[in-house]
Order: sequence, then structure tokens, then C-alpha cells
Amino acid sequence: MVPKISTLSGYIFEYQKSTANPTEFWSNIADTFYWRRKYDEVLKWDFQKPEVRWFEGGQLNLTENIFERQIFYRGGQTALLWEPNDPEEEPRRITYQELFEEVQKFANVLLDLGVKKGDRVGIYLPMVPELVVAMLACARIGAVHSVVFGGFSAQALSERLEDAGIRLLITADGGFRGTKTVPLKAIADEALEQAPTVEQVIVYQRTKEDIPMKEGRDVWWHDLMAGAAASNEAATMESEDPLYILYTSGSTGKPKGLVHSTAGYMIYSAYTFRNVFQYSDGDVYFCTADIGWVTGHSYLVYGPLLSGATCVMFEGVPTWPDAGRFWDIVEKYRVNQFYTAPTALRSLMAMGEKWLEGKDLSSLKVLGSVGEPINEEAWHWYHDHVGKNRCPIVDTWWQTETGGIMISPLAGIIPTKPSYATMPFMGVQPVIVDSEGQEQTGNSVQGNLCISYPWPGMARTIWGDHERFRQTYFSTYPGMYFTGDGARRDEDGYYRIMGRVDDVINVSGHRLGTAEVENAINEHPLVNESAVVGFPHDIKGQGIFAFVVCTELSDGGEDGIRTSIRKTVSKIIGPFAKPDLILLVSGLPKTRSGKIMRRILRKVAAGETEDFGDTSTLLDPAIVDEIVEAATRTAGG
Ligand code: 7RM
Repeated sequence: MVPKISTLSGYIFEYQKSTANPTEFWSNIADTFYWRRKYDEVLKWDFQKPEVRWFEGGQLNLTENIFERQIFYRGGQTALLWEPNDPEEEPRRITYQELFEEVQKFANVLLDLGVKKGDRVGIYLPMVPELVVAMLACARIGAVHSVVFGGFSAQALSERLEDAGIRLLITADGGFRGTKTVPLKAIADEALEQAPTVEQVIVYQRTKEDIPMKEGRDVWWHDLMAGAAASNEAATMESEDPLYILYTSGSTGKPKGLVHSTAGYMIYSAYTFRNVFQYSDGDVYFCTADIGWVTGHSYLVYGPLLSGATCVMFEGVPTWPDAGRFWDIVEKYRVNQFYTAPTALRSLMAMGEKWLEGKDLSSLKVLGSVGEPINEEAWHWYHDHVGKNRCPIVDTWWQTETGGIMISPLAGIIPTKPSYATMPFMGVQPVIVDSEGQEQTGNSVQGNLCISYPWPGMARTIWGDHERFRQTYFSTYPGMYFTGDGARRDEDGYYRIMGRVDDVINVSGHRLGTAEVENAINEHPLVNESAVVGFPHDIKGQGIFAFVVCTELSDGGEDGIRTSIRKTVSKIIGPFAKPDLILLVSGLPKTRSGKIMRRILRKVAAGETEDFGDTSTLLDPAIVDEIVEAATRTAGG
């Protein structure tokens, strides 16, 4: 088991060691895992290329570290406590032994279907244990999984399947979310019309709706599992073999498939999990994130299972049947560590404290937050009403690209401050730079957040586009990884993440590129051009504000066109990307070179009506007055 730091002086000491001698530090952590062949070299790196290789020469299988390594003493322990969407439905309790059996069987299913080491497997499933089984079965045989969030539309799904060169897709008839069912198979069928690389589809039966099965392509999960052999010998993987691809949004329209490695990711997810949450044997841990996002990958599947944790996996939504659902689950399973997103907290906060009344939350020891900055009000609400002033909050800052938590308190060890991610994790070397790339040393400084040294969990490339990887993360500040976030280091050396400094927005904890939303809007036949910015939103953190120039109005007038633009976005990306506000304008504020001045639009979206700074480089400065006028007139549009 990875070591656990348990005191503040221990943290200071270990952190010091991890930066003074990273290779010795990480090799000590790596040695707590099971290797089929020990690595020859701990780290080889060059951020110019960029190239990062951890534990080269090592051979292992990640699932062997979850199962074989732990099974003798954990076989009977619960791995997953699955809570269905509908509280009336039977929950499922799955032990490590049972999970191991399912993973081996499904690994054999994949092998029988001809899936080979290095093949990419697409996964588009609801939050059911079979999603975990599918991921681990891929890892077992050395296939690279790419999970696509169930909220993405057919078009978004097909784009990802195509990009990753997926031949086999695992999906379900549908999924339950609150009062809704998501027709996953129907969406997948539509996606596959445009993704000809996919030859086989495995369908898990969840909603039992009547769905068409395509002869020769679609097979039922349960039919395949019924005939699968029970035992499977894990494939031998190299340390740097890819474990998975996960798509995330950037500042251009095309999503990026971040590639994570096997050994480095394994070690980093497990070590951060154990230390940040201070997980102890026997604890019950509950992460509310969907596995379609990186938080679900690292802190519902890999980190916890590698640490032998008992995890609650929840299929549903926080507000159904009522806004007390999370707290019912905490009480029912006696949850000790609870990890969620600020947007969920803010929506529950808005519904009042009555949903917490009478719920026994006394089992809670640690509360976690992830995905976006947590505002002070939400922090205090979480601390007072959920944690009853006795649970430390770990505000964990990290990204899809980082693979695991980078800046965060260690629960109960590093003193917290509301809205601060606090201190860097072991091995993480944060640097704050100004716009010229000048490092801001000392305390009480603010600027762009970079990381100057590799850590084992970092993504190694963008699938199929290493040059884009270099450009996006390693070219702005040469020699460093640029996060895209702004940060402040305060007088005590504590880090506060200020939010994105690029064209990425964070809507209800869903990361979106403004260009991605613009591209979708521009697909609408009546749209000429558009510009999308984020604006402060009480519940979602950021809302989506779209400025749209139309060629003509449809019959339904302005309201009609707004509705149909939302539909278009929903179809192209997914319902979660629908703009909150759409302002129809006759033009956008552009410079003579044709660049949209987003800083003006951001101000308008935030409700400002004056002080737009220097607008002299605008082609048509009068457009600003018109936009402001339209915004004031339609406020709320
Ligand atoms: C884990 C995850 C990454 C972006 C990141 C930030 C924002 C995440 C925090 C945060 C402030 C936090 N991956 N972000 N955590 N901002 N405080 N604790 O969310 O790839 O989907 O998003 O999310 O802007 O760059 S992600």
C-alpha cells in the first residue's frame, strides 16, 4: 500500500524530498506496487519536445495491482456499493472477488471478439457497475478505453469515436437519470452512421426498453458474459503503454483526446487518493462525479480501487426524488469521505437547509470539492451544514491533463482557507508567471499557473496530434506546462485558483470550449456568426452567453430563433452545452484584423454597461453601444 502522510511536518518533509530528489521519491512510491519486471529508469523528460517517460523498462498490469495484489485479504470486502437512480430499486453490493470475476470474464469476452492490445474501445454507458467492469477489462487485456460522457449527443460521440479509431463500442439500451431516461442506444446508433470505424457494439441491458439490435454488429452484454470463461491472465504492459484516452475541451473547436499512461497514472491516482482524502481501511468513500469525466476515472475507479477502498457509486442525480438524496446515501452507507462539485453544492444550497434536517451525517470525516472554484458562500455552507463544522474540506485543483490532484489540502493535515486549494501535492512544482513569462517569486503574487517539473500522472500526448499537445501546453511558457488557469499565491504561500485565462468555460463543472459552442451555433442555417463567452452564474458557476448575428429571423421571431439555436447546440454537443442567454446582434466587436474583442463581450455578459477600455482598434466602435443597448433591453433574453 502507498504510504500515508499523517502530520503537517510529515507533509513538509515529504514535499521537500519529492522536489529535491523526485526520482528517489517516486521510486519509493512505485516500489509499493506489484511489477512483473522492475523499471530501469525512473524518469526521462524534456518539456521542449515534450517527452515524459516514467518507470521505463518496467512491466506490469494495473488490474493485477487492484486484484491479485489485494485479493487474499480483500476478496470478501465490498468494492462497490451501487445506489440506483430509483431509491425503490435494489442496490448492488459488489465485493473485490466478485468484481475480479466480472472483469476477468469481460476481458475474455473482449479477447474472443478479437480485441487486441493497443486497440481502442469506446464506452458510452450509464453509471452502472458494468462501466467499471468494462474499463478494468480493457486495462486487463491492454486495450485503451475511451469513455464518452452519457450527456454527449450523437454527433459529439461519433466525432470522438472517429478520432480515437474505435472499432468496438460498449453501450446500453438506455440510462436512468432522475425522472428521465437517456436513450443511449438510439444516440449510439445515430453516431455510428457517421463513425464507420466501429464494427461491433456490445449492449448492456439497463432500462429494458425495446431497442433495435443490428444483425452482425450488436450483441447483448449478458449473452456474451453467459458464455465467457472465468479466468483471465492479465496482459503484460509496459509502463508507458497508454491506459486510456479521455476527451476534453480546449480553446479551439475540436476536442482533445488526452492520453494517460499505465504505470505513472496508476501510482499517481492511488497515492493522491490515499493522501488527499486520508482514506483508511474500512472507510466508505463516495464520489458523486460521473465516470464520463476525469474525476470519475481517477477518484471513483482507479485511485480508490488501487487503494482497496469501498466506494459508493451513484447512478442518479442530486435532486431526485428530492434534494436530500445525497444525504440519504451518506446516511444509508455511513459514508466517511464525500467528494462532489461546487455546482451541486450551490444548487442544493439554493433549495434550503430543510433537506439536511433529520439526516444522520455523523459518519462524515472528510469533504471534497472539485471541478471549479468553490465560492466562499458555498464553502461555508458545505462546512457548516454538511460537515457540521467538524470535517475538513479538501478543495482539490487538477485537470483532465494532470491525471490526478495537483494542489489541495491533505485532509485534516494542511490547514484550510475558504476558496483556497492551499498547497501543492508531493512532486508538484507550481510556478506563477506574468503575461511575459516572467516567474513571480515570493508570496502575494498573481498570474498564470504553470508546472515546471513532470509528475507521474500527467498526460503524455493528445491522441494523434503530439504537435497540438506541445503547442497547447508547452509553448506559451517554454520549459513549463501551462495549465490555462490563473492563480494567486497569498501571503502565506497558499494557492487560490482564479479560473481559466483562455477560452475555456466551466459550466456546472462541465468543461467546454467557447469555440466548440460557437461552431455548434454556426451550424444553424440562419446564423451568420457568433461569439460565446462565460458569465458569472449563481448555481452553474459560469453560464453560457452567446452573441449571435443572424441572416434573417425565422417565423417565430427572436424567441423562435433562440429556441432553435438551443436545439442545434443540444444536437451537436449535448443538452448541457445549451446557451443560457442568447443576444441577437447586428454585428460583433471586431478589430481591423478581424479578431473578436472578447473582453468587451465578457463585460457585457457580466452586466457591465460602461468602461470597456480602449476600443480604438475596433473596426466599428458604434457596435459596442448597440450591443450594450440590446443587452439592457433584452436583459434575461
Ligand atoms: C478535475 C477537473 C479542469 C479545470 C481547471 C480549472 C477547473 C478544477 C478546481 C478548478 C478551481 C478547483 N478536470 N478546476 N478544479 N478550479 N478550483 N478546485 O475538473 O479537465 O474537467 O477541468 O477545472 O479551471 O483547469 S477538468
